[in-house]
Amino acid sequence: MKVFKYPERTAWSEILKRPVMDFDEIVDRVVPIMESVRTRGDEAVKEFAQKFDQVVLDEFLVSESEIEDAIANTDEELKKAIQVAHQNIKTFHEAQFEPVKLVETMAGVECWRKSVGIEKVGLYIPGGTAPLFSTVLMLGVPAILADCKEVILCTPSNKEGKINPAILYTANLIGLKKIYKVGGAQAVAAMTYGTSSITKVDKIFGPGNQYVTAAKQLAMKAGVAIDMPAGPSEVAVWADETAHPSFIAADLLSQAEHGVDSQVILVTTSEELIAKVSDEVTSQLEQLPRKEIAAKALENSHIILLKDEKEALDLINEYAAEHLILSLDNAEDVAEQIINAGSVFIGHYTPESAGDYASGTNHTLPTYGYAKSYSGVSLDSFVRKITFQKISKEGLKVLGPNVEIMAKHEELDAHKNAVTVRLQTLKD
Ligand code: HSO
Ligand code: ZN
Repeated sequence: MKVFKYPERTAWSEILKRPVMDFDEIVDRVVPIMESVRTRGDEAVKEFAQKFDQVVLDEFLVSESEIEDAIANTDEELKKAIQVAHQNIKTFHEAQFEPVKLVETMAGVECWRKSVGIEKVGLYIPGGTAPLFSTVLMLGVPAILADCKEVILCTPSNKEGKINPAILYTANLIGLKKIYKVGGAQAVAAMTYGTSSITKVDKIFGPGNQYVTAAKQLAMKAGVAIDMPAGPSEVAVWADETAHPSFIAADLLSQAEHGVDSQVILVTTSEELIAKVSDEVTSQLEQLPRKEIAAKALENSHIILLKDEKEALDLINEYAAEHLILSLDNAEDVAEQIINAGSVFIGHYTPESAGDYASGTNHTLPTYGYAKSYSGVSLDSFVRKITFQKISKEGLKVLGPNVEIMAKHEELDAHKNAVTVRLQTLKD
């Protein structure tokens, strides 16, 4: 990790730059995949599965017996842990329901807003070296709570046509019925355009490699919504002299092991902490099975020493981390002043891993500085909020003349008439 000691404010934006993402070349490779799936449907999906994943599939839909096998092959201890996580994630997301509030803005003018689940949603779960069954919970639980009519899940199988049992166990636990063995850009293409076996959806959720990310960008051009723009995962830890160096090192490495392009940042006002954390990072890294990945990620990562709390707060808000850990004595007070972050972890005993898996909050969060303008996935991501209004005759008598005047001044006479013709019938 590169150490910056007391950098000038003018240097911050350069230090805080994320690794560059250049998608153009990948988008060029994904365009023909999208096109083939659009025009040739399932046949094209099968060909790409064979070409990219070396798997020959007759059927994409996971069968009942495959689910049963997966249940039998999932560790009992893991099942219990997933059940605890499920309960917490459900409880937290359930609390996001808002009651419908009828507002009478004027006598006889009633307005309200209602959340309605997006009809068809597609969840993408990556396979490969890190099959993220936790993401099945993070996307599936709010989708089901939001009452989306159709929730489908696509995830790649291995060469033998098998899906990681924990993914299937989790999907089945939360009540997902349609699980398809399709991965990569072709999965996103199938959910975008629909094929004879895979439903076309209205919104696509989930992480993935660069091909999946590029395909999601193309899906948007085809009129399908996506959860949020994707970038490499990241954590910022802000720590003071009360922090435990071993905790901080573990937190930094937990994010670094996600991918070579992950970024981790330590911000501190304590110079002594830097050497202690660096030593801990070195020794803990050695023990990690994914140490090569984590070590590469650490090359894009920084330790930043600042002169006081005010500077640290400004820099943290400027960075807008996906995950922000406050390992500070006064973490709760500081948390109140955070204005840009995906999710905040308060105090020495709140590791990011808790939120990644099981505390209840969602782990699908805005990366790459998008925390300045986007929220993480929540119940809201799976609904549209439709507004309604109902005006009585008496209400229109009072409100109508105001609308007529405004419409006249915008020179939109038809708008004005829509009120006038009604008011004329109410004259007595
Ligand atoms: N930290 C990841 C989520 C995750 N971690 C899944 C472990 N499994 C991105 O927020
Ligand atoms: Zn994680």
